[in-house]
Amino acid sequence: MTSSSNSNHPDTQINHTKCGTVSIIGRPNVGKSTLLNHLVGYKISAIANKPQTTRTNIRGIVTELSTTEQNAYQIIFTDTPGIHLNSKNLLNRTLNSEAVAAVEDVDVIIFMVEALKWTDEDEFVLSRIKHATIPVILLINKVDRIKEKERLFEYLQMVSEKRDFKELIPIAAEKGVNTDSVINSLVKILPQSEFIYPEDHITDKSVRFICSELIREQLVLNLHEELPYTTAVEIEKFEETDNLVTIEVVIWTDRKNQKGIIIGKKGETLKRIGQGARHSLEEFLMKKVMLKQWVKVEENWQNNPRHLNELGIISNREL
Ligand SMILES: Nc1nc2c(ncn2[C@@H]2O[C@H](COP(=O)(O)OP(=O)(O)OP(=O)(O)O)[C@@H](O)[C@H]2O)c(=O)[nH]1
Ligand SMILES: [Mg+2]
Repeated sequence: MTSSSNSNHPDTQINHTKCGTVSIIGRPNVGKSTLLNHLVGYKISAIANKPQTTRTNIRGIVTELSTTEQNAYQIIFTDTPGIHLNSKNLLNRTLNSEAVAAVEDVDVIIFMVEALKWTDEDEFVLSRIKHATIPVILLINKVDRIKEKERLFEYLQMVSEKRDFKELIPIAAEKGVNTDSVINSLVKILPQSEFIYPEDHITDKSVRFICSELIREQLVLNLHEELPYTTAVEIEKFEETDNLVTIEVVIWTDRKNQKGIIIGKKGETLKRIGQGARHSLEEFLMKKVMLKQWVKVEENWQNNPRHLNELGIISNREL
């Protein structure tokens, strides 16, 4: 809540407003971005059933104003790239350092795993937060997939011995099962503080950036094998009128033969990507969207710091 709206009810609210930061970390594909989108209520982060979908930290802001039942709160979540054991190129290494940097200076860490699974990468994530002194909540996602529910109890027992977690919460992020418990637990822990963001903000990223992520999501969904990892999206033109948004994008790939695959026979693959992207963009922007796409080749862009910077994946200070 902003201080101006606090002034409506000075006695009841100023001292009770809570606000804090929470980073969501975990290995790739466990459902971090799905949770963020669900909590924020908008699709701002790309989701796909493939590892390393998220490439940069994205804040999602959940604000509740005070009611008779609850005091006002603002939770600033950071969705992070999956922490992984692959350090093949600069892009891979940057994803890990982004995620690890996100656990510095936050109030709470959410560590997400997939129900009934504990992999070497989960162990690696755990090792990254070994010295953290702030509360760590373990979210066990995708419980909807468990057929024999008693296996969840054994699993909870096993993971509870891994470290001193503040709480263990089984959830199904996709359908929003038990995500209310996550919010309730966080609100209890968060410090009393004024809101950091205006109450109607949902992310720290620009509309342009979210749009490029929604287009990239379609690349990840429509391309197979290694191809999604060798592509990137750059918005070259973004023009908005009262009822239309015109977006022109370049899809970067790192080899000539891949350009043909992205375009597909008679342009069919690119058309499918464009249709999916337009649907998500129109839902997010709540306006009609005209989308024009070009595919261009830049060899080895994943190792080019300048290119990673232009795509918003690494910041100037890291160059
Ligand atoms: N069955 C089931 N699937 C889920 C659930 N939550 C997420 N998924 C699926 O898991 C896959 C990965 O989800 P993401 O949210 O992209 O995972 P992520 O952890 O952000 O992945 P990275 O960005 O690669 O680190 C997607 O296909 C989601 O639809 C869930 O509660 N149940
Ligand atoms: Mg993600």
